[in-house]
Amino acid sequence: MAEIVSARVIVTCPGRNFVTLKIETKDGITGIGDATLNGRELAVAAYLNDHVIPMLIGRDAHRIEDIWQFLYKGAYWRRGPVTMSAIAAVDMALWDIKGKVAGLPLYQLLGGASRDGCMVYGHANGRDIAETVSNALAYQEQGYKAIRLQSGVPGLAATYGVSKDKYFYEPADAALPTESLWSTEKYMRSVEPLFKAARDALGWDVHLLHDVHHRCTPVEAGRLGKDIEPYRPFWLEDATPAENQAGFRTIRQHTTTPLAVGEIFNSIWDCKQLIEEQLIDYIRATVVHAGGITHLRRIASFADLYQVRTGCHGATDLSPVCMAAALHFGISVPNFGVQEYMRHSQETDAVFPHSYSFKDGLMHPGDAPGLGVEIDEKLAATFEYKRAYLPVARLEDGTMFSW
Ligand code: KDG
Ligand code: MG
Repeated sequence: MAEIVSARVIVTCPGRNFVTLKIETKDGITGIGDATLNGRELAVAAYLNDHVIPMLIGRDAHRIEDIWQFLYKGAYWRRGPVTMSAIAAVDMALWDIKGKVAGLPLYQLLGGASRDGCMVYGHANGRDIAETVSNALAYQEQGYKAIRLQSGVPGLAATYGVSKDKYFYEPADAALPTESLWSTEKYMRSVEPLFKAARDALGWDVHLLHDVHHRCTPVEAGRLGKDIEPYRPFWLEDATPAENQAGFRTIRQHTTTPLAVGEIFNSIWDCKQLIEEQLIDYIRATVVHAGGITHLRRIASFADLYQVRTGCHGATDLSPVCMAAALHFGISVPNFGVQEYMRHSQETDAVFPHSYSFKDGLMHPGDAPGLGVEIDEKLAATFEYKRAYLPVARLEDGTMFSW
């Protein structure tokens, strides 16, 4: 028995907000888990503090599955981003403790390495196609085997997903949401030329990805997928909102461009139909927002039955704790596809010292026991929480549009 004697929530803002849960056992072993939900951070912190932590004290940290089931089935109010991020944080921290007790990196407890490393994709952004392609070339030179392309749309003042900074991309940029204008017609015309220019400059030995950020209808997404088919994209991401999973049938009828979805999913139920009907090729659910390693492994096993591979979300609003967990998961899971990798800022890396590393386009979780990531609490305390929201979008006539 590894009795849980304390659990604390640590909120810090080394350039952006992160919520971390730290659990300690009677023997003084600690484990940490990421609980960050971009723009709604304090809701998860309160859920943990007020409703989860009191139930953890006195339990056996080794009973990871039982604690997961207790928190999920026992709540009555199941699923949802706040609940599932809180459960995920507990789950990650418990796996961290188990690894430390065993003296093994977590991936060894998950069946060992299935590959040498996890292929990651970097983000090439630019105000226009030329700038995006030039940034993509820089990624290729650094050894990346997969690159996401996002470019400013001619005629639109700002485009979500296009960073102002070359290396860091931080979309939650204001204390209240900024509003930008969106035109699907203008956007649709801009994607094919971007892919053409990228293939001309980068060649064919690199994977190219693109994120639609839920901005198309299914039939528009079908057209977009068809437009870029000649350039053999690795995937088209979040082509349409996925609340209506059957909507993806329409996209499938029109294009063979592979589809990725799921960064905002919280449970296996959000992707059940998408996977069962083979309407997607990559599932992007993540450790922090989809119930932790325990639940993500269940999603991946189910996806494997249908040849759907993993492609976990890995934006900067997921902390290095989640990144470490994703890499232990990714290196061990049989149906790994790709892992998103947006580098964290130096301040964030200093608050979360970690053993994972990047080389030749692949990342490895490292061989430190457990997750291989810690939190420097003293340093974390020097960065106070700062409310920050993602922008919102309206159509050019003022109609509120998808995020
Ligand atoms: O919190 C939202 C971001 O994580 C998201 O906009 C990033 O779409 C994203 C991606 O694919 O990384
Ligand atoms: Mg995305």
